[in-house]
Amino acid sequence: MFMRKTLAVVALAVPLALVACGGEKQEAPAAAPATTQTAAPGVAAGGAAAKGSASIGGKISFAGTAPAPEKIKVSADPYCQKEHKDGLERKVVDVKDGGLKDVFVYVKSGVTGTYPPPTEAVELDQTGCMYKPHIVALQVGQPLKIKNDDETLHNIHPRPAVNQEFNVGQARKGMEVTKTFDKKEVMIPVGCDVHPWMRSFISVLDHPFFAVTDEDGKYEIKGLPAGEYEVEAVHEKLKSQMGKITVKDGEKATLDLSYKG
Ligand SMILES: [Cu+2]
Repeated sequence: MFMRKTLAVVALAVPLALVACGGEKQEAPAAAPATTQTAAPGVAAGGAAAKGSASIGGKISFAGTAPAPEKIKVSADPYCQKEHKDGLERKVVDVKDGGLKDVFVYVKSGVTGTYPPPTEAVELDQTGCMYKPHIVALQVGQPLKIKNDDETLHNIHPRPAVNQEFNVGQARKGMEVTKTFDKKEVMIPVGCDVHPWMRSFISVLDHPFFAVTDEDGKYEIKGLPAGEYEVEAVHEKLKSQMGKITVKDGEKATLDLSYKG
């Protein structure tokens, strides 16, 4: 331990000494690789894959009759009751003009290269005794900022299959916590042990090619390199749908998928 410390001090002292002496033009070791490395085609310097110019988009539809919305009583918590005087209504299968909302659509296979996670956080808010958004998606290692916008106690309790489980309480409005996930996993269920109706799903991928359908069932996955891809649409209750598509550079390909009721 003592030896190691001594060595570290010596190592630090060398560059400092060089700076102190002025004139010497020696490159720091960390700066050297970036200038000499030749990137492979389609791969940016530093080993990260370059984003492409193709995109896949379309409509995820639901054929049939959607189940009636669930009625949820929130009277157990006076704060939630105040927010929702007539209780809550939850549409697990949320359909508008045949379009299915809150489907997680992602490229399941065909992606090559590595995509470092963005440094900006994805947010999961607890507001009005509900999670917002309902379907959360981010990359492995990307920060997830979880915050409480309610004047009541919530706890965030994801139950992953391969990632680390956690359970964090947030007693007051304004509380925040930031978490990351280190493995890819699709649709991790998240619940609040105080309010059993609260439900959210977090999906974690090792690339940025994913989207969540809007209220019309529309989605778009942008920035894909040209290639052949397998796309999966995942809904919290319905059986997943798969599609295959080939896209060229600069092209916007359409892939519609349909769920049966
Ligand atoms: Cu809660």
